[in-house]
Amino acid sequence: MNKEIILITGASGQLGTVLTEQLQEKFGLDNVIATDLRSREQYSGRFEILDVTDMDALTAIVLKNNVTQIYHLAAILSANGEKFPLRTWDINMQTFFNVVEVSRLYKVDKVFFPSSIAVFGDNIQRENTPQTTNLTPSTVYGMSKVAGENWANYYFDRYGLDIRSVRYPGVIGYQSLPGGGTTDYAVDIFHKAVAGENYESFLNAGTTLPMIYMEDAIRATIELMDAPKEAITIRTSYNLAGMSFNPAELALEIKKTYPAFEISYATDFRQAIADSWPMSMDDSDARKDWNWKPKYDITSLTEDMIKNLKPAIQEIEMV
Ligand code: AKB
Repeated sequence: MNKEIILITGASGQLGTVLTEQLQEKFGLDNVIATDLRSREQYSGRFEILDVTDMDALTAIVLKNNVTQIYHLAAILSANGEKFPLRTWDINMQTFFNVVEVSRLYKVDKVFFPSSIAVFGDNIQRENTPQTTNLTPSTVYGMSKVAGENWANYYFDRYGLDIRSVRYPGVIGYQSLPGGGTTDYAVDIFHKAVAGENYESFLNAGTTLPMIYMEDAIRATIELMDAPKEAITIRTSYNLAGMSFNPAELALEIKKTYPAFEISYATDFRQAIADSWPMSMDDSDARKDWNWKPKYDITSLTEDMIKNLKPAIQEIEMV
């Protein structure tokens, strides 16, 4: 078997931070090249500053290191993307095209492209949203993900590029902070609760969305990439589910540990985005094709978030 050399774009982001560490463990510290526009604090392993819109810079890294797999995480998310729609489209699509083109031209073996629940919009069944349904997203981020899914399918059909994808729900983890998404409240709320503060939610009490714990999200990514090529029947992107809950339900879970914790509501433009998304997802294709099964529910997620965030906050308080 050839040695795998992994390149990660957007490695300093919420998912990238944790995925980089997991891939370093799996493939070895020297075989993983993390890249981003900004560097990470306390970084261990190989890191290069890379603007993925720069095709020459991306090509140079791929060729110099004989990269065999790319995890392309760099993107502008749903809420931030609405501030600069055309720029978001340009950046999300240009980085995508650079990654698939460099992979096609220089024979990268496998590519991972994250899609999102943001691909859904009008005229969908909101509960247990099926794999195949109307895709009319309400955000530019969602539009770029639908386009990416279709281009991924095209690159597989036309060029045989082994590109794989999941539609991530909102990802919740203690290790890193999300940047500019609509599901960010579900991470922010824990930081407030553990610091002994209340939380003002930008989504209303009953906004139920699909969510996934970081550990499950990373495991899904690695299991999908490890699956035999023949098992992958969906080359756009797989629906992926962890759990579903709304801000009021999450606050109730947090109150089990912090009874004085209170949530209040002041919605903004992100409410309309969330309202256009599914409440829960049918991920039966992922379960069937590569044995996907989430481990965490709202109770175990809450316990783990608090257990891990508490020492970090206490450390900050002592400094
Ligand atoms: C966002 O809220 O934009 C992301 C996502 C669901 O893709 N977390």
